[in-house]
Amino acid sequence: PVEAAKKVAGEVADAVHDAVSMTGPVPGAPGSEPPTLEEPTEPREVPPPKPDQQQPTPLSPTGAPSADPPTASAQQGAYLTTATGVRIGDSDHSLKAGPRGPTLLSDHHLREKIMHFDHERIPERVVHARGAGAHGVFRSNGAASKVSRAAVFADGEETRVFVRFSTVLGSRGSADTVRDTRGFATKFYTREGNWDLVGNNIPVFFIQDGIKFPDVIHAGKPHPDREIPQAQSAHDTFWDFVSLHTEAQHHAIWNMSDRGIPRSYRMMEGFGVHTFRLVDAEGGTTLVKFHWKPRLGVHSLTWEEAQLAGGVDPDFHRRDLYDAIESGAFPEWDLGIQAFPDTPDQMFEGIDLLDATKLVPEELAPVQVIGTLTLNGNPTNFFAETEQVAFHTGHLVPGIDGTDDPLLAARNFSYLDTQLTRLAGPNFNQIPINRPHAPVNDNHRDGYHQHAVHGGVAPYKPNTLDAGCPFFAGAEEGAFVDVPVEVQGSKVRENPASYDDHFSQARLFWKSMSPVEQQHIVHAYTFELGKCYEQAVKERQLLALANIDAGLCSQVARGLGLPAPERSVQYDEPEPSPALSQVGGTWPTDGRIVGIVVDPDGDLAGVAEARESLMAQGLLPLLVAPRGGELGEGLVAQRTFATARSVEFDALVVAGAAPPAADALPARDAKAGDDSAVASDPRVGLLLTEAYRHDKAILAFGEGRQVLVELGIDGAGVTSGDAAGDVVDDLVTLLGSHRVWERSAALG
Ligand code: HDE
Repeated sequence: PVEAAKKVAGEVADAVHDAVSMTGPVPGAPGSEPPTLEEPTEPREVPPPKPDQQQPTPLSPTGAPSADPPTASAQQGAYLTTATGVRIGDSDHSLKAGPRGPTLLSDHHLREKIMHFDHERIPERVVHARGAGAHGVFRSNGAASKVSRAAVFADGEETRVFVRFSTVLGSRGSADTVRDTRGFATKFYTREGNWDLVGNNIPVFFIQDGIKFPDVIHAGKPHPDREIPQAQSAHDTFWDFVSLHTEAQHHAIWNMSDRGIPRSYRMMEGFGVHTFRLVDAEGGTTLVKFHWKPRLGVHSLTWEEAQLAGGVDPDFHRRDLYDAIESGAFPEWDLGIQAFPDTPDQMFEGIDLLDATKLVPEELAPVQVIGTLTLNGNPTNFFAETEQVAFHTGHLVPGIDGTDDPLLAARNFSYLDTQLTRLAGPNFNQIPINRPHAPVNDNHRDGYHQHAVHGGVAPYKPNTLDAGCPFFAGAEEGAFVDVPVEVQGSKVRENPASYDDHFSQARLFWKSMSPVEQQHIVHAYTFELGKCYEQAVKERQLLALANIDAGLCSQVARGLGLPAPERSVQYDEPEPSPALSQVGGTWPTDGRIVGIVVDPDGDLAGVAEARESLMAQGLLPLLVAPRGGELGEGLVAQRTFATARSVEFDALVVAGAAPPAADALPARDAKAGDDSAVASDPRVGLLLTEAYRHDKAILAFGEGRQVLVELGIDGAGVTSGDAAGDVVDDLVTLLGSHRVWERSAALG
């Protein structure tokens, strides 16, 4: 009977996984019901629950499936009800003694409605408070199945995922485009339980030992007295800490580089940061580092764009992710591993694999692709999914294990602990977005927000009263088996000697950057230290920069008006890692946004042609016109001169605008909303000159060329032609390298 019950349990596991994880469209994916514009007057059936709103088929204590159907957790029936299901006929007026009389305490609906509203907010995450999430699927190519027995890596296996991207320092309502590290956390709902890969877009971390985490975060968060500045590191406490605690210098230089201001979540790399241990079917082990490689390449904003976007569209990254998925331009990443032999010293080419302030250059250990992630569904409800998702580095599955990285150990404690406050109790894994797509039979009982109605009388082991259920699985039944790693040593509060090298990889990073990227780093340090008030902090950080690179240090020192100190720390000269530079490659341009500046009295047929051919190439053209509404030729303005700002566009096309009349008004006198003044409208001038300054491709055709002449916009990355067809291919080529890098090189 025990064997039979185990067999049933195995079949149930497969059935639950198939039913819960693989069927039905991904929530929000194209093909789902379009939203209705008006509230219907007739009651109608609510849509069936989405897969994530369904509970896995409940299991009885014996492991057999229960007959109960999965229940929707919300929105049953067509009528508004109280929380206890009583239908309501009026939700707009409280119960009063006469229309002008006092409100009555007996109005339960009023009290319940306000009580619930009063408690709608939960504490934001202590770090990574601001985020955006998406549903997707991970398809394994089987390459990792040689080194890991995890089902998620089996050849052709498809696993549903939820990903949450985030900034680190800002609060929930802060802006997206601040200079900061970005979180890249992925929950894989595998058939063997949930696996969370909780990574960042920067492959190294500020600290080597998790006990320092409160220190670095207290230093980076706003000053405790004034609660400023929000969501940024440009202040004294941050630079005070990193200049004293120099192991943070490597992460800090990544933050000061273009990696700190990504163009889009879709164009960020992701890194597991720590070294993990994969375990194969025979128990053999391999050390690995995980990398997410965006199919669209790694791209960034310019600093000025980031600042502008923070004002004109603080939701820039959130909107970009949502819109891309909504429009069907599904973002994709390859998941790759760098694999290292699991040697007793856990070193590779002199690099300590347990030191999270170090990366392993891809030139020494190539990234091998093991599968692809596609994000193809927006959340149905931000709070239920993006806010309530709870990641944890300890959520591992058989075949994927951790290492003794002391940073990882602290995380394994922290991620459980933090949910107790944030999600108010130990049952957060019962929240729909956190539920595994594998059967759960865990013997945990009761606690706040318990949603399960557990049967049986014996939630303990061993027992006879529930016939010994649930059973222990052996390795053959898919149990997680701890790797029997040998451990020895005395109890000490010490780091290994290899952790003392704080500068060689910061220098490696600096040396791997192109001249344009190095310029951006110089500007970023100069800006951030320029925002500090304490002279001693600036001077101490310059000492750290001197240990990274004399040129970097002297340029920043000049900007601060301070002397450049001498290098004080000696180390072996590192080789650069060309893979770290974002400049020089060419990338797919799918989903890139092109603004077409339209004159409603100009060549609309040409505009229609340009739009069609851009869409045919997978780009997203948006028409920018002096006013909203219909423009003619079936074209509709998607942005107006009042709502458009250059940061939104990756490139601009000036289409067939009528040339300014000989007696055109000077630009400053042009009136907003004057249809006839496209060429001389100051907002068009601003749009184009900003785009030019941000090294974006600018094209014109037909009479639109005259606008560029008027503005003196010319040179690298600026092309024009008689007709739309002449310029579209040029645009795609220019966008392939993300920006017109020669232009910024020429500007210096
Ligand atoms: Fe986190 N981190 N972290 N972290 N972290 C949290 O967990 C923590 C670290 C990362 O979208 C918290 O649920 C400690 C490294 C991401 O929900 C908290 C240490 C990396 C997210 C926590 C680290 C990360 C978090 C806050 C040092 C990259 C957002 C809310 C030992 C590899 C996940 C929560 C999401 C969130 C603790 C260091 C990534 C407090 C103690 C290194 C992407 O538990």
